[in-house]
Amino acid sequence: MANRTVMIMVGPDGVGKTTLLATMYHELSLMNNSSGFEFTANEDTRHDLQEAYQKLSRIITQPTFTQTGSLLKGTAGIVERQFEILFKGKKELELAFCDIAGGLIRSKENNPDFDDFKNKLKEALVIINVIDGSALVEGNDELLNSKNDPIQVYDLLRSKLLDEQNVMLLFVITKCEAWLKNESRQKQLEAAFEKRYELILKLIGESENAVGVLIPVKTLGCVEFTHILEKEIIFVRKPNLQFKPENIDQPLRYALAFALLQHHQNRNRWNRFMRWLWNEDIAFQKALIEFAEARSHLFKIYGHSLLIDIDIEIEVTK
Ligand SMILES: Nc1nc2c(ncn2[C@@H]2O[C@H](COP(=O)(O)OP(=O)(O)O)[C@@H](O)[C@H]2O)c(=O)[nH]1
Ligand SMILES: [Mg+2]
Repeated sequence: MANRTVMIMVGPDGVGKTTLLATMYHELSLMNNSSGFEFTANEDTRHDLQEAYQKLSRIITQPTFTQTGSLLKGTAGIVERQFEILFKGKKELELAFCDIAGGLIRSKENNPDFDDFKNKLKEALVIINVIDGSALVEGNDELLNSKNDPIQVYDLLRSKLLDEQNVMLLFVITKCEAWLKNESRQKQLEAAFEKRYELILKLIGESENAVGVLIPVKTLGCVEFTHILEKEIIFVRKPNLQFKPENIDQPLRYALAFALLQHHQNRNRWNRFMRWLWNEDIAFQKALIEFAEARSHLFKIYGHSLLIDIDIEIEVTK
């Protein structure tokens, strides 16, 4: 279907995929007031994600923080969260946002869920690899592999990156509150990422159709890494800090700006002509540029960075 865009989150259990989606969804509802675009979730999606967000706010008010395991019960296989993007009240795009059970990325061929997952990956325009930042920086190889499994992620994405379709890869780092405190720690986080994701970054660098963005986020904002005890990573709740997600709108802005641009460029000629006739294109382009301008430029970009340059891309297609 031409007007359906698939986005998919990958990463083992517990990295924070569902938390990310729930906080992003919350941000998204705040974003609606400020652009011509409107994002709506279908009933089930809205219900589940609001429940997840409330649960998160509750967990976080307790004085001692314990990792809860999965935020939403029953993220087995793939859950497709449905959204629609409207522009000036008219539907532009259907968005299927896939949340996966972490175990899935390690399952074997011949598992029907795994086949479904691979098909979704093939179809996806935006892939969000959620990465546990504490294991990334502090973990030894074994812990890194058990929490983030970059090698498995590389194996899964390899054929996708060799494909000729445009694709955006967002590397969203969670649980990295401790490394967002100052510039030198941020550099440390970035260096750890580049070392451990070297293979995949190399592929992105070689591809004409892929762009990667490294986005560290605070989904909780009030919990901080302290140390590693045997194989567990210990976080503490900082009593002086509020539950305050930060940068959470950013992965979504990058993803949506990319999706809307691709969608705009793929309109067929007749559709374009009609839009031109009714002066709809100019308004859309302006809104898209404005929407994209709210992306932060502090993130490191890998690969074909022109793919995210909305101004230039729109100029070319005019
Ligand atoms: N410290 C910290 N904990 C987080 C962050 N994001 C998620 N978590 C915790 O990680 C656990 C697993 O999160 P969940 O979203 O269910 O992971 P999923 O299995 O990848 O969907 C939960 O206890 C979350 O509260 C973060 O940015 N910082
Ligand atoms: Mg989950």
